Amino acid sequence: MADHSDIGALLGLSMPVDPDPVETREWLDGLAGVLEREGPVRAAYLLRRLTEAARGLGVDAPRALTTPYVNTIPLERQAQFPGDLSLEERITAIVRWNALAMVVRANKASSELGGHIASYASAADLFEVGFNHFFRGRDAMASAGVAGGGDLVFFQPHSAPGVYARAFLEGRLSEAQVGNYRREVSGAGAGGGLSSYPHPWLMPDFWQFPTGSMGLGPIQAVYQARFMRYLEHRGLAATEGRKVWAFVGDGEMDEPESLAALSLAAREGLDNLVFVVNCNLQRLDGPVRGNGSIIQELEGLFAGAGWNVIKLLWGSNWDALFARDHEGALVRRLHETVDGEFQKYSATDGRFNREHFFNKYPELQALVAHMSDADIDQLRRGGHDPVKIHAAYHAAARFRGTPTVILAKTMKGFGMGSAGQAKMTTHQQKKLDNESLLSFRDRFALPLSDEDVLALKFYKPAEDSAEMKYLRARRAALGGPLPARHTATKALPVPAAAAFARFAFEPQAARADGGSEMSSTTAFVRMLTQLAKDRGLGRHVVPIVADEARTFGMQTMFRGMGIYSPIGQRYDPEDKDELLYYKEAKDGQILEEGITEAGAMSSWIAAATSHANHGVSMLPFYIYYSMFGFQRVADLIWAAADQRSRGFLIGATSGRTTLAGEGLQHQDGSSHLVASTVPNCRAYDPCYAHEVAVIIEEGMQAMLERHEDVFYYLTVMNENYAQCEAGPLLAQGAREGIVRGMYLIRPVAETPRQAVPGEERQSASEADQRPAASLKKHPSTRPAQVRLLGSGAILREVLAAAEMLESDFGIAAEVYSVTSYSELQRDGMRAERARLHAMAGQGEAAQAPSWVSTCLGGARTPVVAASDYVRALPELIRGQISAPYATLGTDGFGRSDTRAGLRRFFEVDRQHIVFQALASLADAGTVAPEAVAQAAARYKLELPALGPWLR
Ligand SMILES: Cc1ncc(C[n+]2csc(CCOP(=O)(O)OP(=O)(O)O)c2C)c(N)n1
Repeated sequence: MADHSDIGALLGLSMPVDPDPVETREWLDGLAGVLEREGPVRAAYLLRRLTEAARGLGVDAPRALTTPYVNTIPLERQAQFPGDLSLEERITAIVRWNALAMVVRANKASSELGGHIASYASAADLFEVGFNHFFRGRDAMASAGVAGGGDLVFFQPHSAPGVYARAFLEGRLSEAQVGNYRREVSGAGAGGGLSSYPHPWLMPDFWQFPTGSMGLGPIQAVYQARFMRYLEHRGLAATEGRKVWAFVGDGEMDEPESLAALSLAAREGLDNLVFVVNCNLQRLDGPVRGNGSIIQELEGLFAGAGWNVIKLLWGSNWDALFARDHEGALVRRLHETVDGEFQKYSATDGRFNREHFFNKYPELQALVAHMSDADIDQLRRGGHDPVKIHAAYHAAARFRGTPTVILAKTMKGFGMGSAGQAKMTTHQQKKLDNESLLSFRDRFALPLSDEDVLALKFYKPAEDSAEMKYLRARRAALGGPLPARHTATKALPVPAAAAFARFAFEPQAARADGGSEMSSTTAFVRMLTQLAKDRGLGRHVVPIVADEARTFGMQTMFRGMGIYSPIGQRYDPEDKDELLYYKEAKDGQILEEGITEAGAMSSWIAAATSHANHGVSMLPFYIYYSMFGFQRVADLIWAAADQRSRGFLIGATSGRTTLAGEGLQHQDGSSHLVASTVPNCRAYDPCYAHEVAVIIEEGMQAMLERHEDVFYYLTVMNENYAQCEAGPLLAQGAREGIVRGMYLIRPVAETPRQAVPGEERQSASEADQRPAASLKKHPSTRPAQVRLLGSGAILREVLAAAEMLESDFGIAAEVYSVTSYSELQRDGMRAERARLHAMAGQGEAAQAPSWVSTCLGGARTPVVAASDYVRALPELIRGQISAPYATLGTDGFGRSDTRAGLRRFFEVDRQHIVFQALASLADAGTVAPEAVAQAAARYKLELPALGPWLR
């Protein structure tokens, strides 16, 4: 069996035992000599040559991605701490207390409320040094004429109580508010409650970035930093000098999204980005890497990705120990200690640490012989020493060329004593007994009486106290409070659909392209190209793709708009001779993200929140395979919704039967259903170019002119077909219907066609009780016997089915294009609420009926809906339809075949729609039951006992 005893050394996580310390010393002295005489560049060069030579000689030289387990910044290169240390420590202690009191009070009120103490206890010093010296508020660059020039800070979500506690001291949150932590509903009457984690939706003037879902903060931070560069390079905003700070948990670094964009950040030289990984060595259940070292592992990962790594491990009171550790025994001991042991040393006292850590080697025993157990207990980790933290931040803020990560070693539950510090269960701890509360007070020397402590009184020093003056002065010097969310108030005028999509409204015959067939994707790309050319709006358009531009026919945009690259184009592209070559440029407009939907989505969020983070509204369009959106990156979409993103998501190659050959993993039948669950997402499944144009026009007006915090999801298809004549429809008021979710696209033909035997006619009085004003303009006086609803790709099947019902069965059918079931459902909920409001006697209800009932009225005429999505989508409006209602959809797994083959398989083709219409009419007694079987035979329909959704 292989010997794994030194596996840590092999991985660079720990140091092997030194067999010849004297020889080692000679080599090290040689290196020190070079460093002293010739400087670090020469020393680094020699080391590189040595490593290369060693490899050439067959020595398995280590890849030097990790460094010793000590602070990266040596004492002699440490920046001077500019603040008043003891005042800052007093302020931190107060913030710590208020944060703790907030959580414990909430849990006294109800143990249901939850909350965390230990995470902030570990992060407090890291945050406070940032607040006092680094995080720049909105007015930081006002003197340079730059508005909204603050830093963007992503806070670890479970540390929110600490951020609230500071805002309380700053006077930004009231005592009532902090007293209502996690009581957003019941606290509403008492000045408002505070949300559990950072949620801009719930606290829109406060939080900027939702981080509650682990991993989404880090990836978004990278793309925010990148988008700041984009704005600068495209001349849209001055972002030079601003920083993105992302506080991340060491456990959180396990999330794939946390790591996903590290190489992009280094590749693009994002030195405006600083990650601070709070390495308290614990996550929720236990240690992050009990048997190894998370800090060494992360160092290797970040260094390998090209980041500047700063390890912030030991506090100032370790300096003297390292200085006297001539033989390297201390460093060796640190390397052989795994994180599970470090956790134990944090949870135990000085005496235990002496016995188990230092007494292991005589050199170490001697090293601390002069220290008492209490002194050993006081040895601080780097992430709890403001001086060392400041030095690390100072170095990070000035580093040029690549992003920086600070790996800060902290203790989970720092200061919670035997009740919580580094306990395995500390993450979940929400309560402290009286004794623990009193010892917390003593530990941090808080000026609170026993009574105040036991009553969990919030503490705020007098306004003219030294602490409060200092706190305010620091924030004033740094440009104001933070976090704070401000939105741009200037409307961005948008062009009318007639301007950016003229082709979609022209009569077919008059169109330059002769009215030829076109897919809705092509129509969309033409509109996007026009929008980008618009004089006012054009610069604000941000097209985003994840390596699918050619799939959607967008390569035509490469040359004209350029693909953003911070270093331009350093190569002659292979297709340079072609008109539409692959052009990269520093001021390129297109964000080509490569194969990362999570990255592209984060990029979209950065652009879609630009109005709140940079004071400039942008209009991002992220175009992707619809299956890889709500299915693949739904949690990022949820985070986008939380932070009030404004922009368009375009689910292309959409639908389960329309993408045809691509098969099961690519065919999307559910995104619209998921989209309907995102409250501020307006989702549309249009079929024709004029519908796409109207929705984009409406969306731009809503987001950029009316400042509504909504975003739009549109699906478009790559199936070519003739576009319909939009003019007459729009003249009859179709625009409103397109936006609200449905409109009459095909009235009943004026003259009846031949009927089949067995047909029974419905009486006009029975059929036509529609109150809709728009339908009164209906050119036909014949009542519909059946109503068909169609959307997106399947609308054309529905239109064909209406023709067949007429010609083959003499049934009068009218067709509605349903552009959005989710909007119809919401409108139905609105109308229902108005009714209940009035019924409860709580006011006059606005009597506006739902749009569905406006269109369909109370008629008993059967309705059949067919969709390229699961049946649950058209089912969303069942409650609003009083007539018999049948739905057809594409439930089940997709598969490869032709469009016609798939539509037949999923039973959403025209023949199945006719069949269902006849079945509904037979149920209603309008046609003879034989007609249904006749139709099945005529169209050769098989209806196996097992539906397609089970196959
Ligand atoms: C995506 C996701 N999964 C799980 C959780 C639940 N969760 C909350 S905190 C936490 C542990 C966090 O550990 P770490 O990142 O090390 O932060 P610490 O609190 O220790 O500073 C977990 C698993 C979550 N918030 N998000």
